[in-house]
Amino acid sequence: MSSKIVLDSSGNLHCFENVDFVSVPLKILAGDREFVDDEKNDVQEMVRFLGEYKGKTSTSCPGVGEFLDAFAEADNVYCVTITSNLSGSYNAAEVAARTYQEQHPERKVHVFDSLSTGGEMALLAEKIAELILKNTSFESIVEQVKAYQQKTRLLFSLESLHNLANNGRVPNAVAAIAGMLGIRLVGKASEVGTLQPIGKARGEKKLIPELMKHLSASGYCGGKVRIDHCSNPDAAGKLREAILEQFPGADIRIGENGALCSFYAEKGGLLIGFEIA
Ligand code: X90
Repeated sequence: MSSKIVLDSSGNLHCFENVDFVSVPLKILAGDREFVDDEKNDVQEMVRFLGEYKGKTSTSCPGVGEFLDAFAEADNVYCVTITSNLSGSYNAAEVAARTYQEQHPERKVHVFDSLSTGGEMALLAEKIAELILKNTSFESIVEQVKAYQQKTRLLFSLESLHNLANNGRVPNAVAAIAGMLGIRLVGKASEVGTLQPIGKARGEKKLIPELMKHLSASGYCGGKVRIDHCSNPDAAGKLREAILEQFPGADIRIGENGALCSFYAEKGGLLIGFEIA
């Protein structure tokens, strides 16, 4: 029985140890230029280009065919997508899942709607991988991952919500808060997979205590943390130190946002996936 994990690229993962893994790219569009969110894309160069680009920019989710290609040949497929409330990725993956099973009735696919993105998707993928390596059955993996999803959360900090507002992913009133110079908007992925503002911090110094406050309020007690930043290793590192001070030995990983998350989280942005008790 072969097993495969398929994530769309908003999970910010390109490869995975010991388990068959595919990342299906979303795309960023700016006039004639298209940035494919895969490991060949230079995120820094994209951000520089978009910073100077005056035209309209947008994003697109993978199509059904791209998910089908990613599923190819695997007996058991576990697919995790960005929240269905902000993207068509989940729907495309669901249609691909039905088509795949019609073509190969003996194969199995489950698509998890992360109701989130970034590091929270990475945590779900890690859980799936751990269960695959223990030879857990398909049905049991699906049940256990659904239960685990109740115990994972996503916090974020954004310095600009310009691209989110321009693409209709947040109301303009929310974007205006972060439009103020030096203000970081802190928010979380809501239960229905939308952006929910929960606080703000003026300057980076105040950001770390603000994030710590919301981590605790969400129920963080020393579990895994997956931080992805947009050109902001400093804030990510300081957050890790603050968490370790309170929870020595916590399993914390820092990574960089890929193209899709960098486009929306923008410069300085942090996405923080974590486990609660
Ligand atoms: O289908 C598409 O074109 C992709 C649209 C994605 C829109 C939202 C991306 C958000 C990326 C921003 C902060 C975290 C928000 C979490 C909300 C659940 C990151």
